[in-house]
Amino acid sequence: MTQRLSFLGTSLSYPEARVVILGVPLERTTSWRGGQAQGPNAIRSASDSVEFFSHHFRKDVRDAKIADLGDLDPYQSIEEILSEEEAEVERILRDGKIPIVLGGEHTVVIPAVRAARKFGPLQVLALDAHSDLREEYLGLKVCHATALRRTSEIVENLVIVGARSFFGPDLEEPFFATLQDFPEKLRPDLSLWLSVDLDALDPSLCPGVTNPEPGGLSWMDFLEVLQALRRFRVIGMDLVELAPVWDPSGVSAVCAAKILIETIAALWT
Ligand SMILES: [Mn+2]
Repeated sequence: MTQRLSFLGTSLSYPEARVVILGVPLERTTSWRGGQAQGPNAIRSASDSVEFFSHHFRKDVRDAKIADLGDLDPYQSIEEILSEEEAEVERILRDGKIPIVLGGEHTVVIPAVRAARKFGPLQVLALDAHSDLREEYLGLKVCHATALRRTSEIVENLVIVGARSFFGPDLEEPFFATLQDFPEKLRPDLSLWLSVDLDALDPSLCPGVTNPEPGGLSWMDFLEVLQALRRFRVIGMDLVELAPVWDPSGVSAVCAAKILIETIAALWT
């Protein structure tokens, strides 16, 4: 009997699942240091060390019926990977399930929200240390540094929390919110896609990212974001930019696994 590496060791099949994990180990437009291609499997591995039960939200995430589809083939062109991801996220949503995309670089948010937008007006809450709002970067329109600019062009409302790294003009953009005021900037009438760039967290908590930035969210801050999101209709999420090679302690991957557990517990269990 062999056991495939999966999130929380799940062996549920797709038809049985309500929450569906899809790995997209995309690492093509990295500007400083890479390592995000190892993200999805590092999260699956680290999930072995955490409990199914969220004591914060008093839920057992096995009740959410999680399936893990594995990873998309990273040995294709970036266009093929992104269009395959879009088709998969669309299929998961059409089947009435919750997609969770594991990056990979933040670029993977773009096809995910493009798929989700096909089902109606949409808003995105992004947790990110960086604004990711460049019009283009190093000649590329679709990359990690433009991910939230492209997202803003697809959805009806974008709100960014945790940003503390700006290139200048982006500071004037209307998308930024604080931990205190972000719920008022979200619209109760719109479905919501949650995009979590791990560098939103403080690097003392989660150093294994490609572009760490001091002064980030604490773990309790993150749980408070989830608590506030329980009032909204959250239809899916991505969790991106884990680069386990930069964290020999492994705590960043555990942190990522725990983010999934708490999010599933708070929103989908
Ligand atoms: Mn980002």
